[in-house]
Amino acid sequence: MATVAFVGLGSNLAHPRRQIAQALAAIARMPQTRIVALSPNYATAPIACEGDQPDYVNAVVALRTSLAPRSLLRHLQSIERAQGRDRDAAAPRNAPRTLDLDLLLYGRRRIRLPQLTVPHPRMLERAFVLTPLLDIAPAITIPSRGLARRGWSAVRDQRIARTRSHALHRSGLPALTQPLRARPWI
Ligand code: A4P
Ligand code: MG
Repeated sequence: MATVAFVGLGSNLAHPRRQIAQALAAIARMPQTRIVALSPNYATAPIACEGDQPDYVNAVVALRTSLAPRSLLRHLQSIERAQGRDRDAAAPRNAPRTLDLDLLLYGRRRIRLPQLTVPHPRMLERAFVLTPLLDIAPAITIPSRGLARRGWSAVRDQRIARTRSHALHRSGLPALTQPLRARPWI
């Protein structure tokens, strides 16, 4: 059965906007999966990062998928690898990256596996996730946490600015003609 999943995209290396658009095109090619909504791109200040880092470009995409959660994560990780994501064990935590794809939500499921925690445990602490998520799903609730929009005041001091670019412009994908149904994730 198909589920609506939300994926966070982030990049702050090697032409971030291009990375995000390329990732979106790769997500659109994943089996048993279709993109149902995409937020605008945001330029965001690095959060919880050591040292000086360039700003990030972040966005959130909603997918309707029949892939099981672990399979979806494997596909996302293979897209990260294909775009040169370097997981150097010696690199500091939250080092700059060409591409980070986080599985934020998978329907209403709560998942706790060694390699996968859903909802993403830090999603409500971050404007770079919350703002684009609320753009495409303003009434969404997070399992065990409640309405996502209630978390917004806690992140309001984080610097985030909507950019004029949208990943669709560069991805080569057709415009998303179907509007997101009122609450398709239920
Ligand atoms: N993993 C567990 N749960 C998940 C999930 N829901 N989605 C595991 C994706 N992966 C999940 O991830 C480490 C391990 O988490 C994986 O092996 C996977 O099995 P990673 O992507 O290799 O490492 P990471 O990205 O450094 O860690 P993480 O936990 O994803 O970091 P965060 O919390 O996503 O923070 N500031 C701005 N402005 N914009 C950003 O995009 N990103 C981060 C990364 C920090 N600061 C940022 C941004
Ligand atoms: Mg990650």
